Amino acid sequence: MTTLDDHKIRKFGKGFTLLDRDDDGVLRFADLLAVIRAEAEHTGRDYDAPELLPLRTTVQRWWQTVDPSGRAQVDRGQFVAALLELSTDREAVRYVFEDGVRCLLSFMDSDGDGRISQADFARVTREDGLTDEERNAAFARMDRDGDGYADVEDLVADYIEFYCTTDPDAPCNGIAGFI
Ligand SMILES: [Ca+2]
Ligand SMILES: [Ca+2]
Repeated sequence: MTTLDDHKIRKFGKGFTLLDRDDDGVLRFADLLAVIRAEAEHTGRDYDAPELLPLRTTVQRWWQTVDPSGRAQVDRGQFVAALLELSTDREAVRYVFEDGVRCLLSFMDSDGDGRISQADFARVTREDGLTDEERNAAFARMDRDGDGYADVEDLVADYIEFYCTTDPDAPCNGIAGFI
């Protein structure tokens, strides 16, 4: 293992700590699903709804990545090793996250043209209590290539950078994150 991996090992270890809410050193798929389901309900959506199928696909693919032997639970060592492996393959990161990203973006695309404009973003974040400045900064982070729209490519690039970068100062490390 190279020293370049040290940063990733710390980052993925932190992810495990975040997800292992009862802190027993084991992450179970059932517990992860409960968290995701509660998160969906918190935003007023039913996790089992047909329109969330692409999101469920991403969750399944991500879990298969961390638990390739299908035991429905992993410990910290397995989790970090699996994500280190994922982090060497940008196309694999795309395969895991692209469907879920497209699904989440579709909820923000209030005019339905397939990409998120600043106006779309302002409409969907209207109740969030953000200042204009905070809202503009959040949008600018989503619109990675700066063409005025946040689209699937912008957000998939975030996930790829989050998993694959060895740069501890890469901006994505603060915003993308674990499932
Ligand atoms: Ca739009
Ligand atoms: Ca863009």
